Amino acid sequence: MLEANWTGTSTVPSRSLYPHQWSWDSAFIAIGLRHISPYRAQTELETLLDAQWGDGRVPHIVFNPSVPLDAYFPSPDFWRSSTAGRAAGAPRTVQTSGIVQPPVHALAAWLVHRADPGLSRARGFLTRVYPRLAAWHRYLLHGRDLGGGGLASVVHPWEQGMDNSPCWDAPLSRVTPAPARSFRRADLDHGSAEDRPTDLDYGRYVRLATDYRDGGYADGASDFAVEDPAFNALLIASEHALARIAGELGATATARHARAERLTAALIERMWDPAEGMFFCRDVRSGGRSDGRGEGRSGGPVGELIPERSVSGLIPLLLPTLPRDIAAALVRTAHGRHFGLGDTTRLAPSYDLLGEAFDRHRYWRGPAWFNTSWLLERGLRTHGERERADALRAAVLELAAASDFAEYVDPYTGEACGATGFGWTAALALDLLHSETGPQPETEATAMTGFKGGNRG
Ligand code: 9WN
Repeated sequence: MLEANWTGTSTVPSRSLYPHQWSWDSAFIAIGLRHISPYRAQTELETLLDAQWGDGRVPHIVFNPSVPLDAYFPSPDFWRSSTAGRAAGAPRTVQTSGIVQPPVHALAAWLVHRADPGLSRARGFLTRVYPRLAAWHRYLLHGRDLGGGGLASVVHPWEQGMDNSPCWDAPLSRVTPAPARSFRRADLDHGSAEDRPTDLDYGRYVRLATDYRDGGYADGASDFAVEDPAFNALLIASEHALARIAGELGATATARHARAERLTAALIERMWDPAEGMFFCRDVRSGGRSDGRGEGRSGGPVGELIPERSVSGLIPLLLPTLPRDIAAALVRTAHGRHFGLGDTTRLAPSYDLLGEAFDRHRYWRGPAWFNTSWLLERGLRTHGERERADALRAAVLELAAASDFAEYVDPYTGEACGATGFGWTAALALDLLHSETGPQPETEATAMTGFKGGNRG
C-alpha cells in the first residue's frame, strides 16, 4: 500500500479520495515507513516541512501540482496560499492549504531518528528538522492560544482531523453556511453521501475557510475556536519528543519537558471531567471571548465544555506522566459502555456508542479509525495495561488486513468504510507488526517523555 501511495517525495493518504500530501497522515505514515525505509520516512517529514509557512504553521495539505484541480476540493485555487497567505509567510513555490492538523510531527521525527540513528546523523536529519519543529510548536502555543490558558485552539473542524465529529455541531451552528451552489464537492465522486458529511456541514466548513483566507490567515478573528484534548495531547507528546531531539543535538531539554508538564496541567484543568472519566473539548467562543488571561465571566476557564463524548477525549492516555487516577479512569471509560472496547467493539469508535448523534457509518460520528486505536494502544501499554494493549494491537492488525487497509471501519462489525488502500492504516499496522508486545520498550516509552519510570501518583 505504502509503495503504491508513494509519489517520489511523500505518500498520499489515498490515491482516489486524497491525492495530495496531508500533514498528520504523513506523520503517522513516517512512523510506519521507518521500519522498512528510514530514508523514505525522513523524506516524508522533510517534504512536509519544506512547505512550512514563515509564521511557523505546517499546512494541513501540500498540493501536488500534477494532480488536476478538480480531483480534490478545496483545491489550491480556493486556498490561494501564495497570495492570501503572503503576510503569514506562505511559501511561493508550493501551494498549500492555510489551516493545520494535529502536531504529531516531532514525535514522528524522534521515532524515525531512533529507527536508524546512524543514517539520521549522517544526513543531519534532526539538525534540519529541529528548528522547523520548534517554530511549529511556537506558532501553536502563541498564535493559537485563543482561549488564553496556554493551550492551542483549532479554528476549523478539519484542523482537529476528526472533521465531522458531533463535538463541532454546537460551535458550527453559529456559522452561516456558504451557499451550496458556490462550491463543488469532489469527495462525493469517491465516497457515498450517507457516509460523508452533509452539504450543510460542508457549507459551514467552506464559510470558515473562506473567512480565514480572506482575513489573510491571521489568527484571532475566527467564530470557531475549540481546544481539543487529542490535538493538545499530541502537542504535549511532541513537545516531550522535541526535548529529546534537543538533547540529542547537545542542547538542553529541561525547559521543554517542564513546558510539556505545564501543558499537561492546563489540559487537566481545562478539559478533564472527573465525573465522566474523560476529557472534553472546550468551546472557547461560547459565552464571549477570552479576557486575555484565559478566564471567562465566572472566573473559571473561558468558554464551556462541549458535552459530547469523542474518542479524542481518551487520547491523552498516551501521556506517560498523566496522574495515575486519570489514566485509570480513561482505561475504564474506553472499556465501558460508551466506547465498548474489547466488549461490543474491537477498535475504539470515534464517538459515543450511546450518543444521540451516533451513526456507525458516518464520518467521525461513530466508525473506528486506525490511528486513534494506535494511539490508545500505546497509551494502554504505557500505563501498564498489557493485556488490553495486546488485544487492541491484535484487533488493529486483523481488521487492517481484513478490510484491505480501509480508511475506517464499522466499530461493531469491522466492515470496511471509506477508501481502501489507506496510508496510515497500512503504516500503523506495519508499526505494530514491528513493535514488541509486552511492556513498552524503554526507548519507545522514553521517546514520549525523556523520563524513565512510570506515571505520577
Ligand atoms: C480534510 C486525509 C484526511 C485526514 C482527516 C480526515 C479527512 C479531509 C476530508 O482526510 O479529512 O482534511 O476531505 O475529509 O478526516 O483526518 O487527515 O486522510
